[in-house]
Amino acid sequence: MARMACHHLLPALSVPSSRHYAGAFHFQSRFSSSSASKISMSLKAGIVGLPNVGKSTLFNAVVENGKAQAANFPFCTIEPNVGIVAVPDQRLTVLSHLSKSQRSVPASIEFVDIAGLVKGASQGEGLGNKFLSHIREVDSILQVVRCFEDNDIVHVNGKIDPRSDIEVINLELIFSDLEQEALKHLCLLTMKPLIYVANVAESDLAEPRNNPHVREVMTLASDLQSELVAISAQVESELSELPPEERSEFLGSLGVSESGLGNLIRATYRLLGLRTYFTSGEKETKAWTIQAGMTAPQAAGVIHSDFERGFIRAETVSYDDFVAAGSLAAARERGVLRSEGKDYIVQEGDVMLFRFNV
Ligand SMILES: Nc1nc2c(ncn2[C@@H]2O[C@H](COP(=O)(O)OP(=O)(O)O)[C@@H](O)[C@H]2O)c(=O)[nH]1
Ligand SMILES: [Mg+2]
Repeated sequence: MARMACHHLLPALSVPSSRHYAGAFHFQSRFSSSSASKISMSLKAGIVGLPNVGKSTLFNAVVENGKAQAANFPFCTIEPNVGIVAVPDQRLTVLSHLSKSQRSVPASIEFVDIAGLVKGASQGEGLGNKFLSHIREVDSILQVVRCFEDNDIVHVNGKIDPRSDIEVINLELIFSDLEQEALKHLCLLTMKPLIYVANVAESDLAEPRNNPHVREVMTLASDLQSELVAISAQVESELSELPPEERSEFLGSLGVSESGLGNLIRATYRLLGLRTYFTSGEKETKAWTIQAGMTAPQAAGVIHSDFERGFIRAETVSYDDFVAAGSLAAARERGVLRSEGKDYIVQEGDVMLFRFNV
């Protein structure tokens, strides 16, 4: 079940419980729809934050890196501010290799760089409510908070102050919702799962906690029961310009083992309660995104609604057991390939083969 996030924005704001139900309804209707192929293709995260905090730098880098990771998959920038990125997952490569698959298809996530959220936007400042049309459509919000000092880059309020920045953004979201509530819409922004993205200098990447601004965001995020991810938009941007073989050395020199994209996506999956399962054969190995708690037929429905309607059973093996056995056939011989029925709750990393009849 989704963790609803009414209280994510301001700790002191008391929220009537009916808003929880409205939010739950919205979330459910989006993710349990039977045309669930939408799930793997339209998971959307919107990047918001004050001007000059690094939103576009992060967006561009993440989309570039995503492209580089999946050369043979149509990841792209759809519009200047919308891009689809492969979900990095080492397991996909391993399974694909074991199954001698012709291709491997990662799960994907769509990022939207949402500009225009400034102090007073809900009252018509800047681009006014222009940001709303984009932000209403996203499943989660990534709020970039500036934690890097750089006198050459103007801060809209003249100084680095994460607490005040976060309050400005969250208040604008709340004001927009108050207006929206009058219109009786169900998808309130304040119910969207929100992750704080602390944009830090590259020297802070290995130990973000050493930066007092990050500690402040951390405290705030935990008060608001949100997640925090520290990232350096600058480093992501530099990474996207390096040839792939030089990237890990560069990351190593900064004291980290992978780019920030993985952390961001994992936090999003955690916050949205999402899981990954795989299908793997000679034709292709593919990662599928489902909601935690989905049954085998519901998970099958993510591939095709016929799979859900005509579901008979699912040959299922855990990722670890598959890898230990080396193939589906070997897993069957070892007795670790289970035949699961319609009540089976799909587990993280399951490798599944659906039997169906329509
Ligand atoms: N020093 C430093 N500069 C950054 C960082 N991230 C972004 N910038 C710079 O800040 C400016 C504004 O960044 P941009 O991504 O356009 O901000 P946006 O308005 O939030 O989209 C640009 O000149 C970036 O190069 C960072 O992590 N460190
Ligand atoms: Mg921008």
